[in-house]
Amino acid sequence: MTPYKLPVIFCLCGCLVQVHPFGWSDLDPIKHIKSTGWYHNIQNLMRATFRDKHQIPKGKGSYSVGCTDLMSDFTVKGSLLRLYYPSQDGEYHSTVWIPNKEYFVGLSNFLGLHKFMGKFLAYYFGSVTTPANWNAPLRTGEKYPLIIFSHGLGAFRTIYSAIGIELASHGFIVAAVEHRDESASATFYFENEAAVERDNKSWLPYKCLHLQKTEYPKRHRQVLQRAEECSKALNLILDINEGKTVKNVLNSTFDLEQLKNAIDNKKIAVMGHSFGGATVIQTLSEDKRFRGSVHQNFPDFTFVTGKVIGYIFTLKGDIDSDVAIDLSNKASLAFLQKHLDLQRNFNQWDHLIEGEDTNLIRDNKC
Ligand code: 8U6
Repeated sequence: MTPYKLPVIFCLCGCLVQVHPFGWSDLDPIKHIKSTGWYHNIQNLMRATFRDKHQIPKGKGSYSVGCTDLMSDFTVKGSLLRLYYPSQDGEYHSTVWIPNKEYFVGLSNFLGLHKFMGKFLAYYFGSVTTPANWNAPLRTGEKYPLIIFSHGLGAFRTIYSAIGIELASHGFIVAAVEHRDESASATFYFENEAAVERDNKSWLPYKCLHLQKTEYPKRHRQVLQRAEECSKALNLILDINEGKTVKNVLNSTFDLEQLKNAIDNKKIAVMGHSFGGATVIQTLSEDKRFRGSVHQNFPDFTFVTGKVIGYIFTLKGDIDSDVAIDLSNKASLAFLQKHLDLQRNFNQWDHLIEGEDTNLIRDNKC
């Protein structure tokens, strides 16, 4: 049994409880027996699992958060993103968390569950919303830093909304990419214009990689594609920022022209989870627009080479090598003091862990 089956079975029981409410004590075969600690623990766990209404947390920052989906172009080589952004205040619909049943089918396939569980997941989670104002107008009067977010294996663009919303509430624009490398539980594109008109989506399912020997080269190819998709997403958003007209293939009431000049193009980061974390490393090594530092900013050759050699061999980034290593070292020391409980004065650089420095992106939690 995979570790996921257990919670899913719990959820299934939870669903039954909601359909046929009853007290757990009715089922208690040992009501008359003096209760033991473990029995109560299980009961409490069941109560917590079935009774509590769980919600995706609201952003804790000061900005209201908006959300929209963007697809450009319609082919599998185009970009599909969910955007979280600081929005204007007002009354708007909240955002449907997982917008198509195919994602649930894909999740159950990824989790190795029976097809039926896809239907069950759709029933149980299909009406869940996430606290972002769907298609709300962008908050104006400020340029925002941009974060491209890459999801994990078997995930997809919408299931990191707690992160996207939190960052947007602190004044970031977050573009959660949906990867088309067959590592998402599911994703979609359109075959042609006619399919777009008829909303006839082509679904690309998750591809299970069983064989140990072939897994590495396939995953490697995937991570390369993922990095390319992050760069493509960045191109798309920077095009919109520059005022180029971009057609959103998805019928949306969010006017993309609002994003013109809305992004601080000196403050761009890439962030990801799990396989998305590997994608971050790959993207950073390929696309020098992210962050100003380069992969080789950390070994010593960055200091002993001149500008020309440093540029040719990408041993140097846009940020000065001394500044980069200084920030990295001080942040490491502050981090070590914090987590090893050291009695030193490295906490003077705690602000760097939070990203507080003119050369860092503040509140970047990657
Ligand atoms: C259990 C990832 C569920 C569920 C995800 C478990 C996961 C789930 C939905 C799918 C993929 N959250 N990607 C019960 N393991 C619904 C009901 O949806 C996250 C979630 C979430 S990931 C990841 C990648 C690989 C694996 C586990 C997680 O990157 O976090 C293996 C064996 O590959």
